[in-house]
Amino acid sequence: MTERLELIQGDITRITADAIVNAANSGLSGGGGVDGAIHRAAGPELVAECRTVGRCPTGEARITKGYRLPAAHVIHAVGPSWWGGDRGEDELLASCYRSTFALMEQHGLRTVAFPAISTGAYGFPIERAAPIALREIRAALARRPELERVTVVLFSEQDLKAYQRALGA
Ligand code: AR6
Repeated sequence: MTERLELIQGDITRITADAIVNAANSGLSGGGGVDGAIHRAAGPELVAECRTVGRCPTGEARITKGYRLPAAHVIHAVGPSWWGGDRGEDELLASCYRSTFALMEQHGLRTVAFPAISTGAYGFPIERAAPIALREIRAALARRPELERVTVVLFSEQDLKAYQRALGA
């Protein structure tokens, strides 16, 4: 199973996959961080499609096409803002990953790349987010043999190391 899970450092907008995941906000209206990078790389058609999709509650995800991205689709997952850890943040973060895999199943997608959802502007500590993300990814890989590859794309070396530690733990 482990060879179907890959951790890399890089820019998610450069990844070729059936889908890349966007760390979006509920308005699906674009923003900074990875959201801004994905919208810039995908082109204006992406925001136009997002407008037709409407809002997405925290912990859920919505799918659009990838337009000018090398990835065929974008799955927009809305992670929780960090409020100290006692406001359901862990479960909402886990729910983003589960919602993404549910959409992949519905659409017959086999390869996906995730960023470290919620760990930038939303302030979720990466040391706490990484084990949650990896637990949900491993559960999906175990349940779904049709999943070919799950890549986690970490923007910084520090974030990659945090994920590597969590993977080894
Ligand atoms: N490729 C991979 N990872 C990236 C990239 C990239 N090109 N750019 C940034 N990251 P963030 P959030 C990393 O803030 O915390 C937006 O404004 C980044 O270093 O993008 O879920 C949305 O519209 C960090 O590790 O997402 C929302 O309002 C991770 O991606 C809000 O920010 C997530 O950081 C969402 O905040």
